[in-house]
Amino acid sequence: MATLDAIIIGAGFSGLYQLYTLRDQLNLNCHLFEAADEVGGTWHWNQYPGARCDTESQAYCYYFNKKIYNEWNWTERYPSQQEVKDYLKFVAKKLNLFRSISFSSNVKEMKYFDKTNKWKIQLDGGNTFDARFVIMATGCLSSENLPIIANQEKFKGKILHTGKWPKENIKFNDLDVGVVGTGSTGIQVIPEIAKTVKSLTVFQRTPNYSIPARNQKLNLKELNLHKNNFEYLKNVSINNRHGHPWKHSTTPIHQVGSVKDSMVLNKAWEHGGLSFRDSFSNINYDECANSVVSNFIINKIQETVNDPVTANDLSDFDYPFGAKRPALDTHYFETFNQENVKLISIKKTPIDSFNHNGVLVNSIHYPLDIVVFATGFDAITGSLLKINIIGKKGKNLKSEWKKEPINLLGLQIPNFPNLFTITGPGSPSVLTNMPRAIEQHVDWVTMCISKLINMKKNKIEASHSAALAWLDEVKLESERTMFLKTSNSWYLGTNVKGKPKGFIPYSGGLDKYTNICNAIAQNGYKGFIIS
Ligand code: NA7
Repeated sequence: MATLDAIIIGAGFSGLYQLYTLRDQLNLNCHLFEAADEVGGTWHWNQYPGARCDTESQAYCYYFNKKIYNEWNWTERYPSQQEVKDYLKFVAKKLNLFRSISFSSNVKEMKYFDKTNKWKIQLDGGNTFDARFVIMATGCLSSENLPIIANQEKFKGKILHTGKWPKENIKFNDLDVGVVGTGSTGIQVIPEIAKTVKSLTVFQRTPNYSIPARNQKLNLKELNLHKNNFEYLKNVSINNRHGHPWKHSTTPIHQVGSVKDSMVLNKAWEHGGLSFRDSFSNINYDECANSVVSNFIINKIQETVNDPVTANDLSDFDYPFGAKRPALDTHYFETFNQENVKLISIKKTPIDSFNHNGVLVNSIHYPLDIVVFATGFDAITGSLLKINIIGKKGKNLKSEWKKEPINLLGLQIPNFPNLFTITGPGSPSVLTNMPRAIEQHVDWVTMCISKLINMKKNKIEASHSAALAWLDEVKLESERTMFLKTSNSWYLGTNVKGKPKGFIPYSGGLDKYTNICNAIAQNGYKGFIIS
């Protein structure tokens, strides 16, 4: 392969769209490398039972091409993992992208050469490729976090992580299964596994607030409602803080009076989904308002779960609603009323060790055939740091990000010219409906590269001072929210040993962030060095 104009890494939502814009809109010579043997990104690896997106199908898709939008018919309110993968395959085929993708091609190292202004990309196996631009579309939730527990090697059963689920069909029938982790993933996988196992033991370190998803089949009327209002919903989404196709309430809680408050909350609860979080304007910003909602959910859990000790463990929160990623569920709390399901709180006494047929907690042995770790990800920065990335003057990204992930707008990193990160740290990314954030980033990068080429310039790079100022802005925004009302969340990086602690994404909202990005571009890419 000759020297390329651009290399894209990752064939999920970001990479596929970025390949399309650079190859077919800018006519660049591009290639995409993907570690997996299929498209899908995080939706390829997370094929655990019950895996489903908690953004609604008709919004969890590309908006850049109305024809493609109209051609695809989602079958359920929320898309299953398989349906998202099928959708991405459909789009890749429509846009004729497969000819520019190499699968089973894991990028191991990338190095920038100042003299030639080129990046050299090296794959596992040694093949190398040169390109002027590199776009990291490696995903925010693609580097799984597997805890190290003593004597793991002695366990004779199966150990699985939800984020690297095997392709083979895992049978749980009549087995004793343990699940560690009760984040969004645990909350999805637990009710599914509970349907067939002999026994299910859930090891919970921290309980999670969860809202009913109320998933259902979509009918033609519902599909057409979105299709016929596409432009309107697109506009609402890009002006929504989280990139969803609904308007936020402008009414603060307490203003309407407590009877009316609970009527509004009950209605939102019955409707289900993430819009519950937006049913009042101040839930995510005001502690007093938030406590009304937190208590509302605690009551719902206690009403649902029969055993009072289990109900208490599932609702014994030491953080407010929304400080961690709220989950959506299908009968999660109800699952604990099944006779074959038990909850073990490991908050005070963590899992000590494995032995040949189970785990030990507080000197009690739990016999298990399979242990499922739903323990999350080294989020946002993890998949970037898995690659050995060397920028100008031999600077290594790992060392550069040792204290904090210095970046500008989550799009570029000082000392790493012509390298772009899609939904990188410091961008709204995981706080949004991802396809909206991805399309905004890809469009911005495409425009930036196009302008650079038109101006006959060679490179663009974030300035150090602008990047530091952006980190301050990210910090400032997080201080206005509930996100810092917990000391432990993957947003803060505390779930991964050795990771710098600090709020990683930009929490000012996708709408505000988009305006900032556009203003910077219109202002001659202020804060970036173009040469
Ligand atoms: P999360 O949200 O990071 O949840 C991981 C869960 O695993 C959470 O309950 C953790 O408890 C628990 N955990 C992590 N490490 C351990 C150890 N060592 N021992 C016991 N329990 C542990 O990941 P998910 O995959 O559920 O969700 C990630 C995102 O994917 C989600 O928000 C969606 O956007 C999709 P903790 O809270 O840290 O005490």
